[in-house]
Amino acid sequence: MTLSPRSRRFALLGAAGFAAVALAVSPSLVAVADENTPVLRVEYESGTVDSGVAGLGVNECCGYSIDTTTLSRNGIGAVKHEVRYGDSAADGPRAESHTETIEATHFDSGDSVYYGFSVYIPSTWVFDETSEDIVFQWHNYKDSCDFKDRGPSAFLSVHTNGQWRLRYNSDSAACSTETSVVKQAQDLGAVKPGQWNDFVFKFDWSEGADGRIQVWHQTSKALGWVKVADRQGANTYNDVPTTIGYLKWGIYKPAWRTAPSNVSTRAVFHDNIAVGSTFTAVNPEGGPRGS
Ligand SMILES: [Ca+2]
Ligand SMILES: [Ca+2]
Repeated sequence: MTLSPRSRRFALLGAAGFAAVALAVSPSLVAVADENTPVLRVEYESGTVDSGVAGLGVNECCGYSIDTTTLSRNGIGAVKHEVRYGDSAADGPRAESHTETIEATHFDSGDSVYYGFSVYIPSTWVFDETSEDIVFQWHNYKDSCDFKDRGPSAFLSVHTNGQWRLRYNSDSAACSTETSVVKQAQDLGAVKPGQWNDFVFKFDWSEGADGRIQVWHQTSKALGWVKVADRQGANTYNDVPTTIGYLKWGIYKPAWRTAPSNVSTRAVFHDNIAVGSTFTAVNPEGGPRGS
């Protein structure tokens, strides 16, 4: 694995406490501890919507938008995001949590990063054949010369065909225009409401040919990781180093910006959001860390 200088710095910062203890034991333990210690893990065991994580942000309009819940992947808690037609938060129909101010989670071209999370689609879910529901985003700022409505680098949605769909955007041009962005997508399997889905994504972020996205999936009712995607090629934008990306999870229904659809309320559940440098570090399966 290759980590950019930025990623290496954050991996060390995130594991600093553990590393200080391990140093007294054996130098060989330090590397293992660093590698498998996530720089972020949000388990919702604190009973609060920020999970006790400093800097975790929210985009919500209303009292019902974001709440903790006992419907958890593991441990005693998870988070529920709900959006209703007509809601607006952060300039859109959404209820999302985000890591905009958590520097350790920021990504940039050249970084190689694992992400893990669990997401639950309620058994009462009515599929919307007209518009997708976005449940996780690798969201980007934009350079001053990029066009205004440039989308995120990548996102996971419940697509109109009932599939989990990974969509990702890239651009080798320094100044993105509406026609220069390359949009790609891959279905990752049928969405099965009423059960937890575990995902692990590995992104080798690049606006060039050396980019790669690998995805693994399992459900709580059928444990056993299955690799569901391995896409080589560009997967992000050509931006200046200070233009970064961060994570968002919850529910975002972009089509409601302009028109209603066949559903008027959407609620989804998330648990175990993690960022790290190995699969083990971000694996959403298993009990809460430290318990
Ligand atoms: Ca939990
Ligand atoms: Ca750019």
